[in-house]
Formats: sequence, structure tokens, C-alpha cells
Amino acid sequence: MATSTATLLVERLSAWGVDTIFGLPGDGVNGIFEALRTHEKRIRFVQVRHEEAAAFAACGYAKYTGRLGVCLATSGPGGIHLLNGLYDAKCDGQPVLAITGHTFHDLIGTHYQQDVDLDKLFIDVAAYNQRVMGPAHVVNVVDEAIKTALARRTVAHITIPKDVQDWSLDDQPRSSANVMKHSADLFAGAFPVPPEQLLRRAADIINDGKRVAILAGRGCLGARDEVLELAEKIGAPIVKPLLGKAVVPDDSPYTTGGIGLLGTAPSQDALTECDTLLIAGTSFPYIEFYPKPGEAQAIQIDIDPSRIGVRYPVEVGLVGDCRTVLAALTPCVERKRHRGFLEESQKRMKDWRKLMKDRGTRSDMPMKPQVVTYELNKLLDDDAIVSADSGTIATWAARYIDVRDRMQFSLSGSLATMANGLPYSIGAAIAYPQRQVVCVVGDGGFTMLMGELATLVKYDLRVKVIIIKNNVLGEIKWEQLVMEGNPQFGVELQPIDFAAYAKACGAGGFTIEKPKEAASVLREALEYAGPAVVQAVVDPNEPPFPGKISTKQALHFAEALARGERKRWDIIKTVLEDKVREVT
Ligand SMILES: Cc1ncc(C[n+]2csc(CCOP(=O)(O)OP(=O)(O)O)c2C)c(N)n1
Repeated sequence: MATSTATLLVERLSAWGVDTIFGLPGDGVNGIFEALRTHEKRIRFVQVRHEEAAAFAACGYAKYTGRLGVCLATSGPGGIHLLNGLYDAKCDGQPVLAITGHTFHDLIGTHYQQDVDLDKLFIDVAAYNQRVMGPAHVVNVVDEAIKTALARRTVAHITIPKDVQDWSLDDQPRSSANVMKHSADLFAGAFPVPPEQLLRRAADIINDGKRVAILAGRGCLGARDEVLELAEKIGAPIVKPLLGKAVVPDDSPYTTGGIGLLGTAPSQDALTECDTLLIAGTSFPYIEFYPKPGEAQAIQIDIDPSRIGVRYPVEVGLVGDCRTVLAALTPCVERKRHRGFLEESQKRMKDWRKLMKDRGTRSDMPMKPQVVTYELNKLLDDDAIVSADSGTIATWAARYIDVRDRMQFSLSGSLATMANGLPYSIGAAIAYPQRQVVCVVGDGGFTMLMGELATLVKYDLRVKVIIIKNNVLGEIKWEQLVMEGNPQFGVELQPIDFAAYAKACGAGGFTIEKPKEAASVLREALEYAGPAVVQAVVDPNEPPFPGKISTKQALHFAEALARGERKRWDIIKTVLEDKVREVT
């Protein structure tokens, strides 16, 4: 039988080392599914329940493995469903290839069924975006798509009309210019080293600094030793945006942990008080947490020159990957004898850790959400893979889960979308079946893609899903109250028995209601030989306050309560209890 476009596609993907595709079938991609069926020994197809989850799973796979993630969806609605997960990959700089079907090549643009112009729809999300015109076109297009995704750490999209998938080279000969086998399945990465002169300028600025801080993001994930070596040499606290949580272990004496609303007070102090800032591998978006422009001399390392200076008026930009650049920069800087800035951060971290422990070991009812993540942290393996969703859970996960050794941690950073947590864990568990994979999600985020529990069961992915159940879209409730000064509105959720739902899907289902049950139930769930859900019923009125509350936030909060917040007495009681317990 003559080789079809779809077969050429699958064989070329395989030649590039693609061995996993996340997706869901449809009539617009039946040709590709037939090729996947006949090549199932070379490429594993992982069927999800919603195409958005396929894109998230591909993004999670890319984040945790450092490899290309691939997702596949049918024409029209399938492609539309992919979009949010693809934007997540784009925003967090992950290489993901999306493959979609299209309607018949000669009915495109005629209002035919599922005739959605996906090549227009994907223009913004995909750095490479092409429609395959025939079997002679597909190999070249796959090569360019994969190279673009890898080189620019972003999304590429190819769409193939339904009938074109079945065409063969016998019916559709090559054009004379398209010489057979002219393009290579080779990706050559760039490893630039900044010139000596720039390294010297950066080193001079660091040498002149009295209070130097390092903001180390996801670009430093492969540069743990280099970041620690520099921090040690210059006595600098390492502040970690959440995507960079695994850059250095949380118990390192050099780190003040996370930054931002869900970060720590010592990190906020370090960035407010530093006179010199090294921004490495991050475009951490929240500008209000950086030093005020002009108050610190700053240097930035980034692999992407267009990101230099995006958040802070830096003096020197060093383009390259953080590991290479730090290895070149550190020998140029002088060891600092005065360690006062670091020591002050360390003292503050001691107090912060004590505060976190006090909050994490509370025994009052209703159970505080942080009790769950505090106990979970103690039970995680040293190479566990953790994913979190957007919401107050991100705060509880960021503050209470300590990265140790080879642990990995991620969530939707720049897009900050809900619903990524569970599909990320599918990507992780497919890539690393032997490792412990845990996702921490809210009841709101989980319900958005809860069908994916069936995916865990189908493939026996032993992910443990920890649902912090507060029956509310908590993050937005607190934003309305504290950031906006408005009473809460439109945020309450209809409760669901997630343990019963888990069992109905064929997974384990556990419930924690009391703090004293937390450790034992979590241990039982983690040891459960299969996917499992733990629903932890928690106090909806426990605030995820930032490390430091500004006067404006406190005023807004008071205003919102005064302006007819129905649950004000419950909220006041919880917040007062928290405060009283912390000052006594
Ligand atoms: C797709 C999407 N829709 C809406 C939002 C806005 N949003 C951010 S967090 C959040 C609430 C999350 O609620 P839940 O998952 O229950 O977690 P909680 O905040 O209660 O811990 C919402 C609605 C978002 N980030 N993404």
C-alpha cells in the first residue's frame, strides 16, 4: 500500500524522538489515528477526555522532561479546545507541537461541517503555524514545526485536511523544487556565552553591591550548583519565583523561598532592601515586588534577548542559558566578606518557618487548608513530582511543600489558568511511571477537567490528587474582599462528594475532615496502589494573605466587610483567631 500523508507524519515524528502523543480522536483526524494504530509500538497515544487536557498534559510533559510535548485534536471543536493549554505552554516557554485535522481540502471555506479556520485561529498562539498541502509537504513541515518549538521554546501547530491525511505520494507527486529528503531531523541548540567585557561589567556591579539578591527563575532549573556557588560567594539570598521553586532546595540556607502574593515575607524584604539585583532566567511578572526602579543596580541573564529589561531597568544584560552564563560570571566576582544581608534574611526565614509551622499544625475546626499541605510535605518522596492549580491552593502548595533533592514542581505560571494541575500530572506520570506524582488542586479547578480522573484509571497512572475542598472559588473571593474592597459575589460552589466520584471512576477515594486524621489518611492515599483522590474539607474563611499585608489591602478588606459582606462574622472570627494565636 502506498505511504499516506498520515503515515509520513507519524514516521517523521518518531524519527524526531516523539514517543508520546496526548489527544482525542474525531472524524477530522481519522487518517492520523489509523497511522498511529499501525505504529503503536513506536508512538504511544494517550487518550484524554477533553482536548484542553491534552494540551496541558503535553505542556506538563515538556516542563517535567525538558522534551517536546505533542498533542492531537480533531478539526473544529477539538482544535478550539486545545487553545487554553497551548497558551499555557506559550506563556511558560514550553515546546509543544499541536496537530489538528481540518475539513476536506476542497470544502474549506464553504461552511461545511467543522469548517473552522484553525490556521487563522492558531495564528497568535503558535510561532509556527502551517496547513499541510499533501504527502510531499508533510515531512518538511514537521521538521520546521519541531525545530521552531524547540528553538523558541514555544508552540507550533500543523493542521492537515481530512482527505489529505489519506493521500499518498503515488497520487500526489512532489513539485520539482521539493527535492526528496532535503530537510534534517536535527535540532541544534544555541549555547551563547556573553563577551568578557559584559561579564566584567556585571561582576563590577555585583562587587560594588552591599546587599545583593538573586532572583532565580525557571531558566535556572538546570543550574542549581551554579546558583548556589554564586550565592555562597557573594552572600546573597536566593529569591525564587514559583516556576523556579526547584532551582535550589527549600531548606538551603541561601534561599528565602517564593516571591509574590504567595511568597514569603523574607523574600519580599530581600527584594525591597537589596541595592543590587541579579535576575536570572525569569520574567516574573509582578513588577510591584521588584525593587522600585532606580533603587537597585540590576543585571539580567536570559536565553531570550527580547526578555532583557522587560521588568526592571537593568544595567547589563547577559544573553545565554543560566548555567553557562553563571559558570562564566562567578569566577569574575569577588568573595564578599561582609555577610550581613544574607544573615538578616536567614534570621527572618527562621521566624517565617516558625510561623508557617504554627499555622500548619493547627488543630482547630474547620480544618485549615495549610494543615493538609504541611502534612503532605512530610510524606513526599525526595524525587516526587508535584503539580498545582491556580487558586489559594497555589499559596498553600508554594509555602508548605518544600522542594528537596530531585523533586520537581510546576503550575501554570504566566497564564495562571485553572485546571492545569490534573493534566500536568498525567504528563508527569506518563513520562515517569516509577516516581511519586501528586497534584494539589482546588475544588473549582478540579471540576473543570474532572473527567481526566478516568484517564488516570485507564492508564493506571498512580497519581494522587489532593483536592482542597472549600466549596468556593477561594482566590477570587479573597481578591474581591482584599484587593477590591468588595463583598464576595459569584464565587460559592455547589459541593461535590469527590471521594464518591473517584470511586465511581475506579480510583481510590479518601476524605479528611479533621486535622488529626490528615497525616494518616494522606499516608494511606499515597500508599494506595492506583490513582486516588483525597478530598480535604477545609475552612473557606482562612485567608491566603500575602507575606506582608499593605495598608491598602487591610483598608480594602475592612471596607468590603463593612459594605454588606454576608459572611463577615465568620470571616472576622477566623482572621481574628489567626491573629490572636500568632501574637500570644
Ligand atoms: C480558566 C480560568 N478561569 C478563571 C480564573 C480566575 N481564577 C483564578 S483562581 C480562581 C479560583 C480557583 O478556585 P479553586 O480551584 O476552588 O481554588 P481555591 O482558590 O478555592 O483554592 C479563579 C476563578 C482562572 N485563573 N482561570
